Amino acid sequence: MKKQQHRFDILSLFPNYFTGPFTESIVKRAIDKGIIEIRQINIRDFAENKHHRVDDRPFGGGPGMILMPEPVSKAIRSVKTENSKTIYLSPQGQLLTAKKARELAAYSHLILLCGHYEGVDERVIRSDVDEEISIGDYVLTDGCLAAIVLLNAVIRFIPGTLGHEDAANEDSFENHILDCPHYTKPVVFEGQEVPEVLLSGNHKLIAEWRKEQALDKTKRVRPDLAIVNKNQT
Ligand code: 58G
Repeated sequence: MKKQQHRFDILSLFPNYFTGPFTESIVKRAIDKGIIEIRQINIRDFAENKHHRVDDRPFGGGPGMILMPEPVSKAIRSVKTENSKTIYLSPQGQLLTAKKARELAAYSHLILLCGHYEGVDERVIRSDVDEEISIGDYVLTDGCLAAIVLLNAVIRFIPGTLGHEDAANEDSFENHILDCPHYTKPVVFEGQEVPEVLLSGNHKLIAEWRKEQALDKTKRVRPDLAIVNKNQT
């Protein structure tokens, strides 16, 4: 049986950065199962100048260094096909959401460009990048961490990566609502008891309780999400 494979090409200056996050747990299992393939591309390998230089100072002045367009562009074009979607991780991008992660899971080939220093030359974004995505309103020292987060969020929506097929659908945010609290053994932990309803065996009551807990929590911590929920209470 041949499964449809999803390929991720990660372009960065630190291919080893990803060893931990991609060799453990669910990402590792997805690779082992042959559901996804992750390839590391070192942007420096595409620097054709003498010292394999990939950065230079910004025109117009200012602090820091900018990734030069040639090596970045060549790196992208070395892996791009008709089915590729090229994403640049940057604080200037559109915010990553569960909806966006699900949408990206439909692509068989994602190219993730990780910036370093003060970012990449804008012309690469114009010529070779399809979408600029941000994982949140903060700046990181390099885009590698953002790529790890995006890949992880995306693969949860690829069939077969999670043990239980519907798990991604039931989790937080898919329905603009936070997850309900969860409990496991023991029934009493340091004097705190598991809510009685969860031990009742009454599935209808349990479902109602979870919904109510999730809505309460959402209204308290994320009233911005709760607005969307007004009509489904
Ligand atoms: C300003 C600073 C612009 C993604 C750095 C561009 C990447 C945050 C995110 C950069 C990132 C995010 C260089 C380092 C992109 C480049 C990279 N920081 N919020 N940093 O998703």
